[in-house]
Amino acid sequence: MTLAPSEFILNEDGSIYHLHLLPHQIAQTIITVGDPDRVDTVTQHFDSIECSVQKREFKTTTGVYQGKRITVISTGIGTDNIDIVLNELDALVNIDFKTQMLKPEHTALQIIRLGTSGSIQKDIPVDAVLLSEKALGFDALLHFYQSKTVRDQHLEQAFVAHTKWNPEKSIPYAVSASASLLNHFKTKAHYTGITATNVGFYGPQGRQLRLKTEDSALNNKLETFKHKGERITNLEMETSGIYGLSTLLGHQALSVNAILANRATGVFSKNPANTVNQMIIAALDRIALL
Ligand code: R1P
Repeated sequence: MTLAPSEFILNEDGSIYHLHLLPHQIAQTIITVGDPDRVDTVTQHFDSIECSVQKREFKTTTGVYQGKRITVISTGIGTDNIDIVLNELDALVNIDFKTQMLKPEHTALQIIRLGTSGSIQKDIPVDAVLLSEKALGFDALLHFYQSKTVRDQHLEQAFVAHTKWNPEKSIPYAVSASASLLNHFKTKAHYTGITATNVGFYGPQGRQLRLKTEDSALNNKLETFKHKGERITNLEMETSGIYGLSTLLGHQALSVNAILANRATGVFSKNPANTVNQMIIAALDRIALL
């Protein structure tokens, strides 16, 4: 079945609507970052650059690092942008741009988020690097897709009961990292845990500047939640969407977090740029071996 031009939208040059990319411009190994400026921070380490394209907050550079072809793309902030980035990256490999039909053969991408995050556990210090084994999404993104089969509904129910979750907020959804990517990246130096993804930086992550939050005990409830030996470790704004959509679309995903803040102790990193750069260099060396 041919996809209608209103659903699968291409620009005049044949590129995909928001990312402005053509199928040959992306690698099968993708690094996502939030900040468009962080794309160059990653690709400065590359041996060669093949192409670089920017539209809105979506800056994409493809090149080679130690013989491995890699695409680095900025997503901006939030899972609403992740919906666009994941669906358009998938279209670039799994939809035929000439016939506008789904390709009979599926291509799987490896998607690695190199992001920043805040710890909610006292024992996970600033400047640590944390791999998200699971994500708990407080955004509603995955509820707009048929997603029940890929979610850990026991974890969701335990979390709702523990927090006495207000039903006016969307029900949190629990999704997982790619086990093989997690195993490939994990070292003794890494922290691991459940990452909570939220729809905002201030109230949704328990920050009160001038506005009171709906549940002032939320971060404490996150800190004390335990389920089958797992705990929530950190807060950020993209991982649940990346894990949920990657799983549904048949891609592998892993979220790597540079911990810049510790919300439980009130500490912020003294050298965040260095922490992010060290995370990037270590991750590139593992990605080269994929
Ligand atoms: C908020 O400041 C942003 O930083 C974190 C959050 O997920 C959110 O996108 O990640 P990035 O540094 O990767 O953007």
